[in-house]
Amino acid sequence: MKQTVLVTGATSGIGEATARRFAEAGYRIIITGRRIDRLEKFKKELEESFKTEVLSLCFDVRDKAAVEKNLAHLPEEWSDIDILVNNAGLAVGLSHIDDGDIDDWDRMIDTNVKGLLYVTRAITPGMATRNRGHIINIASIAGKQVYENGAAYCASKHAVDALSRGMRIDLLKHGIRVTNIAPGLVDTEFSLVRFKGDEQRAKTPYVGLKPLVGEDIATVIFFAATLPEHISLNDIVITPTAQADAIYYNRK
Ligand code: NDP
Ligand code: 8X3
Repeated sequence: MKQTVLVTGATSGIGEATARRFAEAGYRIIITGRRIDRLEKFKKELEESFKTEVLSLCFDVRDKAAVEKNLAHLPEEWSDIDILVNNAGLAVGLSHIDDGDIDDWDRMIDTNVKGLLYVTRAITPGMATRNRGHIINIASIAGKQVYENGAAYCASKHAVDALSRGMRIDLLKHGIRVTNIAPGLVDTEFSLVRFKGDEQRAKTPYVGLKPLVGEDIATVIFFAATLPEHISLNDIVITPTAQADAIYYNRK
């Protein structure tokens, strides 16, 4: 039986590249996101290009009832998830704490922390019963360090980092691997979302250096997921070569 991978936030960026990487290797894929048009188009592309089975599920990870409805009662042939990639997430806004928009903070915490928890709660009982599985959480370099104007986003990603460590302890007895991935600068729609559609501002993080792209992160995720089962890559920080950490960049 081919393995099944669930990738949240597969309508763009890291999630889309990850779903494509697994589909190319013959895995059965469940893709999720809120943009139905993109999901349907992507499902068709994966089915036609890679002749693999794809299930697309359109829901908002912040909606507890929708997560439960879509994931806790999957069709039987899709219910055994081998690999969960908790990728759906975002940054919104960039401002000092005394000037921050509370709605932006709610969106980040509800998506990056609570959404990830809802999805994990729906999928892990099956993994625990089968005593196998791999959870791959997309955290961030912002979950390792804090930078100016980014306190709320960094807090949400520090929470993901903590959740990865906690999951690894709680699921240890079930033989479930938990990999925390902490990327630096990746050129996706992330920046466009952070700057609320301002295309000019969205380009600024990538000026003067070669950023990572979604496919780079997908390569690392696929590597971690396909290691022999007794090997667990627990925590991976990935930056472009032109980035030392969350603060220092080498821009030409
Ligand atoms: P993109 O904006 O390109 O992709 C984000 C994905 O998340 C989209 O598929 C989007 O789908 C989905 N998503 C966002 N909010 C929700 C929601 N409420 N419910 C369901 N799906 C949602 O950004 P990236 O690919 O860069 O981001 C992926 C992850 O990587 C995020 O967790 C991000 O924090 C993290 N990350 C990104 C970095 C970067 O520099 N790009 C660096 C470090 C970490 P849709 O809009 O269709 O719902
Ligand atoms: C995204 C990377 O540096 O913008 O998580 O926080 S950063």
